Amino acid sequence: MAQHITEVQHWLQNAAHIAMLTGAGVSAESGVPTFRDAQTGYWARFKPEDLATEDAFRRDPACVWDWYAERRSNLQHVQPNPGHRAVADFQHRHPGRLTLITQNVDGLHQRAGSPGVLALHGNIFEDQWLDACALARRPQDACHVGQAEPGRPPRCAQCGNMVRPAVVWFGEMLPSAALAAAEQAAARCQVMLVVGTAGVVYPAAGLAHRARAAGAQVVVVNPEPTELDEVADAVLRGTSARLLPLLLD
Ligand code: BV8
Repeated sequence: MAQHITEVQHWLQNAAHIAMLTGAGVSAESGVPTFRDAQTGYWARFKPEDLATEDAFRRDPACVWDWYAERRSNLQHVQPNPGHRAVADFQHRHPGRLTLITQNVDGLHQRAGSPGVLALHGNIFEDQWLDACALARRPQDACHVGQAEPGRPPRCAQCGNMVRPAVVWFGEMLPSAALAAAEQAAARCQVMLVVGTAGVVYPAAGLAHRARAAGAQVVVVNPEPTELDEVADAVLRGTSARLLPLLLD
């Protein structure tokens, strides 16, 4: 693989524009469970459609709210890892050359100092209304929202509207501005790094296909096989915390 690493380093040094798509794997070495990890992954205990959907929240708000509360609590105790920091440091050394697109909602890229993160699936630490509230555009603008309690999503005291996490659930549209910027980055990059993602969830995973179709070299960084290996010009079998500092010098 050393030859592959040297080759990819060369591609990156010659790339005017780099796009990077990250998934849960880049936070694994910070101690954040991935979705598909058979032992500890979130999906090991639940299925995506059972929790990360609006229907699931309307059907059982307590269960879904508690799942996000647990994840938010776990994230209080973790730090960005060398992979997150390598990306942020590269972005600061080479302003505008690397566009970071993430599927993660954990905020660790932002905490590592990455600028302009395109967070396709939102941010787990932010809230939004489940339905529009006549009194305030966002829960944080409302002075009349009850406290979050285990098993009880906060509600507007006036209209009873429930608060939900400001993440993109399955079946929901992605934020149009972030997705458009991500698609533009994929179309204009010379190299796309696809790091720490199984490449299963769309339209995020489609960005690798888009980059490839536009003539970019696609590089997958992952210790395991992924759905995107087949569109990759190079597959680096390793972890992001070890490989990203080598690639983004
Ligand atoms: C939508 C937020 C329009 C919530 C998440 C085609 C086109 C469009 C849509 C679809 C389509 N086909 C199917 C769909 C529907 C669906 C979808 O993709 N379903 C999948 C399951 C087939 N997509 C949607 O619903 C999207 N919306 O398209 O709207 C629309 C509307 C209606 C009908 C049709 C279209 C919305 C998707 C967003 C869902 N929200 N997150 C929350 O977090 O709770 S998804 C969530 O799961 C994550 O954000 C992430 O995207 C995904 C998990 O994937 P990964 O990040 O890859 O993580 P995973 O655990 O799977 O893998 C970890 C990887 O890391 C592994 O490969 C592992 O080997 C690796 N790894 C482990 N350790 C390390 C490592 N790598 C490096 N270093 C390590 N140390």
